Amino acid sequence: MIVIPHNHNPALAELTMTASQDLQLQIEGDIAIVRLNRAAKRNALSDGLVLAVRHAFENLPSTVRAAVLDGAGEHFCAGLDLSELKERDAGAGLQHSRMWHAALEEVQYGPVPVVAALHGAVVGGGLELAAACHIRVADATTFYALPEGTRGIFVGGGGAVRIPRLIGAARMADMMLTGRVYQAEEGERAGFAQYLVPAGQALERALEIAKRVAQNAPLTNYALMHALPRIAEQPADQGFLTEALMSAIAQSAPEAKQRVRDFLEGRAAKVKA
Ligand code: 1HE
Repeated sequence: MIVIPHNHNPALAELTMTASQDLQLQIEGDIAIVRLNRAAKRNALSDGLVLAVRHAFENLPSTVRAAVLDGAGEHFCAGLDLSELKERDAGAGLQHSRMWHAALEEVQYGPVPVVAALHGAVVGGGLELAAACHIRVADATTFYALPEGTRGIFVGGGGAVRIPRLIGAARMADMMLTGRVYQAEEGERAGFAQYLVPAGQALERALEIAKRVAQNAPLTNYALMHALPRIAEQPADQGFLTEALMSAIAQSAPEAKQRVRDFLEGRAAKVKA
């Protein structure tokens, strides 16, 4: 295990140093495994841990082509560290939420696709973090909840934007209004995860998927991470134009030409049913 180095910003450095034991970065070939490592507190996201997540994704080695995000212990993540939830005025609350946004943007719009390996509790800010990843693999122990509603607060880590895009605003409102918990199978049907695997197999499957993703042309992965979600937000006529621009750029790369040649000359795999 390599523990991430502290940040160059002294204020952030202090927090990330405190949290550096709580986040581990392991590099296996071209895959980075980023692990929330605070099992005693169910990987609750302290401010320092949120900043450490940001730092880790901002500073991935350039050799990394895909990442896996998982959590140590019985649960992926219990959300915001409630012990830090103190009286904040509106301005401080705004800045706190924006700090989460900046960190989770680094996961979503960072350098490489991120596969979340989920198990146990994926709740509150833990679900917000999972929603910032590009692919979610859940094992049979996974459950999803947004206890913010029952704690008298609201989501603040981008969940109001990202979670409705996975499961729809009506389901999210129901979860927050009623405290409803989705178990793994129902959760996969609702759209929380794209893959459902037996208990204890999420990390292994996530790694397999990350290795597969890492083989894509970097420009294709870039287009899927950075262009696709924006195109999906654009009015259709603008989306069509952005798609055409991205498509033209991707197909012009020498690697794309080579891959197409490989198929036409029988060297590349066919699509298998
Ligand atoms: C925590 C936290 C936490 C556990 N902050 N310390 N999130 C929640 O409302 C979820 C709160 N947590 C739980 O419901 C449960 O802990 C779990 C279902 C996740 C796990 O249950 P269990 O029985 O395995 O563990 P536990 O005994 O409840 O917790 C073990 C320890 O972790 C215990 O501390 P200890 O010192 O007594 O051992 C807990 O206090 C601690 N712990 N979860 C702080 N969340 C950007 S805004 C996002 C807003 C939110 O995320 S709100 C939702 C917060």
